[in-house]
Amino acid sequence: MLPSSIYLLYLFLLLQSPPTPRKAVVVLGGGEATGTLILTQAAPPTGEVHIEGVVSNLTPGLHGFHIHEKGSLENGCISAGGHYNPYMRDHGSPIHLERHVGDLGNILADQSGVAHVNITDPLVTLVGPRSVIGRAIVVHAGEDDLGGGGHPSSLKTGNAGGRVGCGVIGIA
Ligand SMILES: *[C@@H]1O[C@H](CO)[C@@H](O)[C@H](O)[C@H]1NC(C)=O
Ligand SMILES: [Cu+2]
Ligand SMILES: [Zn+2]
Repeated sequence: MLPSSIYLLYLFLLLQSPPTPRKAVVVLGGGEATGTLILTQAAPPTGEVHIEGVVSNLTPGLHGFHIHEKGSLENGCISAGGHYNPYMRDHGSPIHLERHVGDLGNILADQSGVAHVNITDPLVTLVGPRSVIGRAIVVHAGEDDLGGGGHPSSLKTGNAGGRVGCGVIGIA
């Protein structure tokens, strides 16, 4: 076979093979909130990411839930930096286009302080140059206003208050 036909055969096989699902795990340990979250991307690189798990030790009610830029948590959750924002947008709701990639909205803790997380997001990815692996998930003390609160920090952070939990997104 000519080298070019070998190349074409290789390309053909590459395009035929189904995408390998990608999985990541987060153990929240950098604050008082605890829990484990599993991130799954069934059809990378563009398929949506499913985030599932349980977060405990929260106050009842809504808590901002984001992917922050850095996974180096040497000084606790504050070291995670700002919201992961590779497209330089304003902070917003996960259902809008004007949002940070890291804007995953709120999770709801029940009366015993437990939140069941079940989020499917179209922007987050676990592969390629904008993979969130190595970054951090942060849970906030208060509710994320999704950019609409009219507070000076609404369009930056959703005014969600302090950071009560965080963990690095790692390859599972
Ligand atoms: C998560 O949400 C999806 C879609 O809303 C639903 O079909 C699924 O049953 C939920 N999973 C759990 C464990 O609640
Ligand atoms: Cu945050
Ligand atoms: Zn944000």
